[in-house]
This record gives sequence, structure tokens and C-alpha cells, in this order.
Amino acid sequence: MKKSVYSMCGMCTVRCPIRVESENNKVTWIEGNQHLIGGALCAKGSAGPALMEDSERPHKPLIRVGARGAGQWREADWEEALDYVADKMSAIKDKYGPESMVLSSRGGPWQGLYKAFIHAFGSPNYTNHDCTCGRNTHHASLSINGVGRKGFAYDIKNAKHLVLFGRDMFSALRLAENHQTLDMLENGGRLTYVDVRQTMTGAKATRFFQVRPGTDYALALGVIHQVIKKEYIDKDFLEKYVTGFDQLCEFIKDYTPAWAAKECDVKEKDILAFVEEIGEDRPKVIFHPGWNLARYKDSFYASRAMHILNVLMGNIELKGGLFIPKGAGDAGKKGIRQIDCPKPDIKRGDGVGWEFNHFDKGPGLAHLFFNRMIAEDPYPIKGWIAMRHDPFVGMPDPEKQKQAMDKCDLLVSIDVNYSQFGWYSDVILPESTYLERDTPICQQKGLKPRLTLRRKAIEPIYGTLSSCEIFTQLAGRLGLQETFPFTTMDELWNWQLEPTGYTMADFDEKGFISLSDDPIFHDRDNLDGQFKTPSGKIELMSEKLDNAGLPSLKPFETPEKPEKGMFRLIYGKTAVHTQGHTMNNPLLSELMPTNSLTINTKKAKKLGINEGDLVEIASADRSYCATVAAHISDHIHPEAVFTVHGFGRDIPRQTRSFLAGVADQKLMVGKLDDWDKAGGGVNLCEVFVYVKKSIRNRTRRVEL
Ligand SMILES: Nc1nc2c(c(=O)[nH]1)N[C@H]1C(S)=C(S)[C@@H](COP(=O)(O)OP(=O)(O)OC[C@H]3O[C@@H](n4cnc5c(=O)[nH]c(N)nc54)[C@H](O)[C@@H]3O)O[C@H]1N2
Ligand SMILES: Nc1nc2c(c(=O)[nH]1)N[C@H]1C(S)=C(S)[C@@H](COP(=O)(O)OP(=O)(O)OC[C@H]3O[C@@H](n4cnc5c(=O)[nH]c(N)nc54)[C@H](O)[C@@H]3O)O[C@H]1N2
Ligand code: SF4
Ligand SMILES: [Mo]
Repeated sequence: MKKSVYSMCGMCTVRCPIRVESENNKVTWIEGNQHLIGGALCAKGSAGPALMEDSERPHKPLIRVGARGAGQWREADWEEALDYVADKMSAIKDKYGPESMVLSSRGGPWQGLYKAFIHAFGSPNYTNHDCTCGRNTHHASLSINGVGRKGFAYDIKNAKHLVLFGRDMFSALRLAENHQTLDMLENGGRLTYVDVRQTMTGAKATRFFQVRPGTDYALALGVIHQVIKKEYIDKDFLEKYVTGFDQLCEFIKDYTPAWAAKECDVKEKDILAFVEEIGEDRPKVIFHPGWNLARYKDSFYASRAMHILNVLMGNIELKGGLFIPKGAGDAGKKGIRQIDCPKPDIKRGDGVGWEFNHFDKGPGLAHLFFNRMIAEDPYPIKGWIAMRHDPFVGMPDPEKQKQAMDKCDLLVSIDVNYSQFGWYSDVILPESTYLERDTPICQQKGLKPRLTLRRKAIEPIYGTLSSCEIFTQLAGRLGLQETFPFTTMDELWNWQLEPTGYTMADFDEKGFISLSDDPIFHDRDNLDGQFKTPSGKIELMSEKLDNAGLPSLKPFETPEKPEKGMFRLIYGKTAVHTQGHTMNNPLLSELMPTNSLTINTKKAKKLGINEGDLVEIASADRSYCATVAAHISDHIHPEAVFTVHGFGRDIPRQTRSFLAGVADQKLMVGKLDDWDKAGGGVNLCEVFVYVKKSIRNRTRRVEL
């Protein structure tokens, strides 16, 4: 039987809207939802069916039989596996208290479900991946605007100038944003790109700054100086909505473009020319505050500086600028119901909310658990469920993490693949892929808010369950039915939609329910109340930071230089893989089977390394070393070497990716403890590595 459903891609967290055709429970066609993004999908999105059919993903629940990490498993049916997990959780609760369980997930629109589960169990310890993703940019936005990273969206299509600092969007994709940027360029808009190396995005840019690693903040300060000097600012906006401008003017005096040029290894005249361009293009100039800009010691302040530039442009809540995403209420509609359970009133196990008060308490900071787990402070952590999260790949120094995880009686991985954490865990609960599962309805804010959901294109082809089914069934075993009062998805969907007046049939036509026909902008003359800061205004000087003993305007510190023989390790995404979880995909592993190491031409010459030579890359303590091919480039700063994140996997059942390439997170030894006290993010780019030509390069062939 032929079928067509609207759904959401699940090959990365961008969740592009899709339409999927199937026949006799086999996916035959997949494309972008024509009503929203045209038909196009990225390579990863097109490789979804290959994930689904993959013989090398777990097909049934697995219970460990050998030592942790030894790779000895037995298959179990769902009854046994869920009983096993529920019994262990109950035993942990009885002996150590419910707070001894941690649940980490990948965030996203369904995190409420996972959060509700762990809260209902009695633990406050829900956490997510974000300390190694957008935490610094999130906190930067909160400190200035009173709203988090997602509290602003960008009308790139109608902008005249988009400025990206290390937001390599044509590799680190977000399709709608990519389309908008191409439209902007076609309409004559300008794109300025800043990176330590040339990238897909830099190649499309109208202006490219190749900066010294770790100097974004300096460049932004130099630009702020010149923008204020030339009065390329929106005085009315500043007067009406912004506090702290005078302090900024005082602070910025010495940070001239000439100074910035020296710090950043760029030309002063280029900075001046750039400022003239934004002078012409304002207010439709968007400074993207970064996504994974969470990497250097001062990235929080760099992100703040980009927000400050937006504020100076006065680009908020206007066409071609930043806008506040609108929800159901703004469209005069009632919102949906969401599964929820209040957080138990117990101290978090990572110190957020009692030792550290200036961070968003929501997901806390995952990296802060590990030392505390080892020290059993403030209490023992005895169980960790990783739901669509692979801490051993997404967070640095997996060996140190293992020391903490070894304190646990229960490690559970809920994943569509074997994750590196899953391979070390006690139980793997395989989730159905996104093409085989339904999800709760979610609300997407934006200029035109909408309701959307993921619907299964086909029935699961192996013995897997959706996370919704897994958590509901676990909840049933743990006596938590009250939080999950439904047994079928239809029941849940109807309950969610009840207050809105819509029905499930309203999703049929386009795959989503639009809550507004026209884009909703707030009245720009009356933005009071939109900024959730203590004063209700945009605050360039933050009281919260002040109370935490942190500056709002931090003097720039020149980044460390690598020692002789060492390089700063820089990493990033590639357009054909997602994080660390598509490396074994049957199609994507063909497109890019391994990573390499990009080295500056002059540096390579000194080390006797030619294009394609094998090089050895070792962590600063030499505890991890890998051999990969070198890629030589004139377009990378000489202090840095670059590799694509996600490779270097060592799961024998994943034969396509087994031992392919280098694992950047394993080179980051000790980095769980190197984090930004103001932004909360882990300083993933404050990492130095040894690089030399490998002795494994063949010079001649001798076989006896
Ligand atoms: N194809 C694909 N797309 C994705 C993802 C994916 O895994 N694959 N992941 C998604 C997710 S979760 C995220 S968070 C986003 C991340 O989106 P981005 O933040 O855009 O992506 P990254 O690749 O992490 O960015 C790393 C870039 O920063 C540069 N860089 C390093 N040091 C400096 C510096 O000092 N200054 C400047 N200006 N640049 C520097 C690196 O060279 C690299 O180009 O991508 C999303 N999109
Ligand atoms: N060294 C280094 N560290 C990084 C980064 C880097 O570039 N370099 N990038 C950082 C960034 S931006 C991020 S966002 C994090 C990402 O870190 P994570 O959130 O851990 O990364 P993912 O690989 O997206 O997802 C984790 C797991 O989810 C599984 N998964 C995928 N789809 C599904 C599904 O539908 N259901 C279930 N249950 N599981 C699924 C994958 O198989 C994978 O094992 O890593 C961060 N850490
Ligand atoms: S960017 Fe690609 S992989 Fe990510 S959701 Fe969109 S189509 Fe899927
Ligand atoms: Mo991310």
C-alpha cells in the first residue's frame, strides 16, 4: 500500500520539515516539505532510509554480559530489558535516594517528556549536551537581553549584511538559514565571514577575515570602537531600550581597529572598510552571536560583543534584523498542553542553582557532574541514562568520564545507534528511527508560529520502540503513571490539542498547523516588557554578572601561543555528517569515510609533511595518539590544525567507521575541568596537540 506522510527529518537537530512516501512498509521517497523549504534536503537527510535499514544498528534491547566496554551483550525482549532498568532504578532510589539518577538528553522540543520522567522519579538531575554546544551564547544572550539563545531569530533573507564569526553555516547546516542566506546574497546582500581557516561559508562570503585563533572578541571590540566613533548607531533605540551605553563608550576607548588588527593578524584598513559597509547597510545588519561559539576562554564575551553590535545597529524587531519569536499567545491563539512535572526541590548534583547561581538552572551543566560523582559530592550519583546523547563523543576526555561512570550501578543508553557511551553502558534500549516513530506535538515559535510533529512513515522494521513508548512503559513500572496519563499516541495528541480547538486532521494538508497567516512583528515603538532583564531594558552592564563577581565588559587577553612543536586544535562540522553519529551510515560513510588533519602550508613544509602524508597527532599528555592523512592548505592560520569532529570511533560492530580517523574529543585530555565561569561552556578550543610526520609513511617496499 502506498502512503505519504509529513514529518520532520531526524538526521540532525535542525529537524527540517519533510514528506516521506512509502509502499508496503518500505520508504520509497523522501523530500523537504514543499510548503516550507522547497523539496531540497541535505545529503544527511537523504541518507535517513539508509540509517533505518542499517544492519549495524541495535535491533533489539541489549544487556551487557562482559565487563563494561568489552562488547559482550545478550539480546533481551522489551519486557525483560525494561524490568531490568526499572528494578535497578528502584534499588538505587531505595538505597541512595531518587537524586542519585541523572538523565542527559540532546535537548530539543521533546525534552519536556524526558525531564518530566526524571522529575517524576524524584530527581532534579536532568541535563543536556549544551555545555559543549550553545551554552555560552545562550548565557550571553540572557545576560544582555534577558532571553536565551533562542529568544531571537534572524530575518536573514531581508537583511543587507550578515556577519558570521565561525558560524560555518554551509558546513554546519541549517537548511532554512542556508536558503535565506543564498536569497540574501542573490538580492545583493553582503556576507562577512570570520574564521581561522577558509571554509564553505568563507568561500561564499563577500568579505573574509582569517583571524588568529581565539581573537574574535578583539575583532568585535575593534569594530564596536569604530562603529561608535563613526556614530553608526541607532541613538533613538539606545535611548529608549538600552542601559549601560556610557560605560561601553568608556570601556571601548583604547580598543581601536589598529589594536584589533594586530591582535587578530588582519589589516586595519580591512576593519575600517568593513565598518563603512555596515555603516551603509544598517540597520539591516545581522551579527550572528554564534551557535557553537562555545570554545575559547572568552567566547561568552565575544558572543556578548556580537549582541552589543546588534543593539548598536538598532536592528531588533524589524524586517532584515533580529526578531523575537512569536508563540501561540502572540497570534491570539491558545497553546497546546505539554507533558510536565515540576522539578523536585533537591540540590542539583552539578552545583548549578546553589554553588553557581548565575546560570540557567534548566539543564544545568553536564560536565560539572563528573568531579562531583568521583567525590560523591553533594551525594552519590549511581545511575545515568543517556537519551539521544553520547557524552563520550560530545564531551571531552572520555577516559575521565569513565572514572565517574564507574561509580554508577546503572548506565543506560537510549539510542538508534551503538553510541560510544552505549557500548560502555549496561543496557542499550534501541529507539526506532525518526522514520518509524510518532512524537508528541510541539510548538514552533517564529514570525509565523506553528504546531508540528513527527509522524511515522512506516512501522518499525526491527524490534525497536519510540522514546515516548520507552519512557511511558518505564514510568508504568515505576509507578509514575500520573505524569504520563495516556496509553496511545492518539490519546496524547488529542489531549495536547484540546485547548487549541484544532484537531489532528488540521495537520493533513501541509504537515503543520500555522497559527498565523502573516508574520507577526511587535510594535517597535513599544518593546517594553519584551526584555526579561531586571530593568526590563537591554542591559549592557549585567547585575547578575556583577553579583557573581564577573565583569560585564571584560578586558581582552591575548590568547596563548602553542609551544614549539605544538598546534592549537580546531574542529568543526562537515556538510555530510552529523556530530559523531553518522560516521557508520552506509551511504554517508561512503561519501566521507574518515577525517584528515589540515595544516598550514609553511608549517607543513617545516615538518616535512606533504599533501596526503600520514601524520601522528597526540594529546598534550600523549595519552592518546592517532594517525591520519594530512591536508595542506594556505588558508588556515599557522598556529592551528583542523579536523572534522566525530571520527575515531572504536565500536567493532560498526565496521564502516571502526578506527577510522582521529577523535578530537580524546585529544582534549583534562578539558572537562577547563570551562568558562561566566558562560558555562567547556573551552573546547583551548587545546594544544603534537603533530609530526608519521613513520608509517612508506618510502620503499620490503617484504620478506
Ligand atoms: N552538517 C552538519 N550540520 C550541523 C551539525 C552537524 O553535526 N553537521 N551540527 C549542528 C549543531 S548541533 C551545531 S551546534 C551547529 C554548529 O554550527 P557552527 O558553530 O557554525 O559550527 P562548527 O563547525 O562547530 O564551527 C566551527 C568553526 O569555527 C571555526 N573556528 C575555530 N576557531 C575560531 C576562532 O577563533 N574564530 C573564528 N571566527 N572561528 C573559529 C572553525 O574553523 C570552524 O569553521 O551546526 C549544526 N549543523
Ligand atoms: N570535540 C568536539 N566536541 C563536540 C563538538 C565538536 O565539534 N567537537 N560538537 C558539540 C556540539 S555542537 C554538540 S550539539 C554536541 C553533540 O553531542 P551529542 O548530543 O551527544 O551528539 P549527537 O551525535 O547529535 O547525538 C548523540 C547520540 O544520539 C543518537 N541519536 C541520533 N538520532 C537519534 C534518535 O532519533 N533517537 C535516539 N534515541 N538517539 C539518536 C546518536 O546515535 C548519538 O549516539 O557535541 C558537542 N561536542
Ligand atoms: S539539515 Fe539535513 S540532516 Fe539536518 S534536519 Fe535538515 S535535512 Fe535533516
Ligand atoms: Mo550543537
